[in-house]
Amino acid sequence: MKVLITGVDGYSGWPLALHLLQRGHDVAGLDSFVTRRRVKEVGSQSATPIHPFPKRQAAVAKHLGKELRFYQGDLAKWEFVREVLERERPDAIVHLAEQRSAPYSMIDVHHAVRTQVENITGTLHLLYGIRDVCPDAHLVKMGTMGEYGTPNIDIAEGFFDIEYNGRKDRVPFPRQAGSWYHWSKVFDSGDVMFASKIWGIRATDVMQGVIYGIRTPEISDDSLLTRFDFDEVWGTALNRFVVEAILGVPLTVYGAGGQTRGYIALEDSMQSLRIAVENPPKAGEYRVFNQFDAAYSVNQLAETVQRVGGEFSLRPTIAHPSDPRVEAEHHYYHPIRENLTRLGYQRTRDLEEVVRELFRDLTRYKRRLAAKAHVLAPVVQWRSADNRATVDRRAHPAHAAPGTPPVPPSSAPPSPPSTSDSPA
Ligand code: USQ
Repeated sequence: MKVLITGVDGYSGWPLALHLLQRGHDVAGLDSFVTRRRVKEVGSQSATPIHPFPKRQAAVAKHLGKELRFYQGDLAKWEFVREVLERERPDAIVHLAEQRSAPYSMIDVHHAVRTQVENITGTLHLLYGIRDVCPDAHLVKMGTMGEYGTPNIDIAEGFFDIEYNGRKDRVPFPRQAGSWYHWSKVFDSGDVMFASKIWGIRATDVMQGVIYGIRTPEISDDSLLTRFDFDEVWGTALNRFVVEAILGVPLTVYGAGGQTRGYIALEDSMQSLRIAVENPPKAGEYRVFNQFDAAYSVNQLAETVQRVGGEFSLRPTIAHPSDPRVEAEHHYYHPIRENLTRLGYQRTRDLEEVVRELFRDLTRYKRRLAAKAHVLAPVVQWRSADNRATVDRRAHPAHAAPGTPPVPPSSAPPSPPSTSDSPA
């Protein structure tokens, strides 16, 4: 199949390109490199050095013997979207090019607006582009399990049957998102569902759990590694805990640590997206996949990292800073997931095994991690409308005005940035 991946330079986009190429698909990607710039904006970098895109393409040619076509540009530009779709005329579009960080969206009004305007605009442009240029194409849209929040009932897979005042209907499961970012995904879901209804677009809305891990089988050489973010704004729970353990910083379990989410290993997330691509819905069908493997509380993740860290002669400790987010710290959590299993999805990665792999891989990049240890601790407070000054001060500590509070404590030894540093 001919597949276009938006956000191909990112954490998921890159390994997905490798996976689909290896499966024999014809793959093109686009990206604006905005994540590279925004990770720098908050003073961080990918744990793994990420080379300029032409070098990444050359690595694909060398190690996989495949061509990965690439378009640099922004989905905010309608002409760009149209032109790429006209040139590619893909059978499937996997849309991963959205601002993906909840803390980034909570920094201040500008970051909130940027997140929602960019995410919703990009999706609308793709929907109009599909309608005009390639109406048969299947849109696989990356959403999030976070759209549902943490209701005190089971979470249906997209739709559920309800009886109210004596009448019955099948309706979308209620959304109770927990950040401006997560709400942008809710609005996207509504737009994709509506476009499917009015124009007959075939669409899969992927309610993705938190992804963890760094490796997929196609990553056979360091030049094929994907980016790996660990700072407060761009990193996610389990990935961050492994980095904190390596640096000897207490694992940052926010609040009581009973916050429970669906998680999935990077490799299995790629498997899921590939299954979605290879099994398109009918024209006009809008379907939802709850894409995760198992639910864990943040405490369970931290305890796993602590246990596995011991195998690497580390003694990780767990801290409970007060939760910077507004979220339930103990709650019921039981989402249903059946659609992917029905199409043949099988879990291949075990949590502990991936954590072990993370320790092995990331220890090699300890100097790059240590150089950014000051951006680990949480400073973006959901209740505050303006976290900008704190985030900026931390990103550029040398420019801090006299009397500004010190950067959050870290027991990591100071270390110069690695000389093999890269733009990402
Ligand atoms: N958390 C901690 N300590 C940390 C980081 C996070 O306790 O150092 C907690 C958070 O408070 C939250 C949970 O871990 O309760 C998950 O947070 P996260 O930062 O790992 O993930 P989240 O903000 O939910 O967002 C991530 C991705 C996003 C994706 C989402 C899937 O950044 O793109 O949509 O996971 S889901 O969580 O299902 O919404």
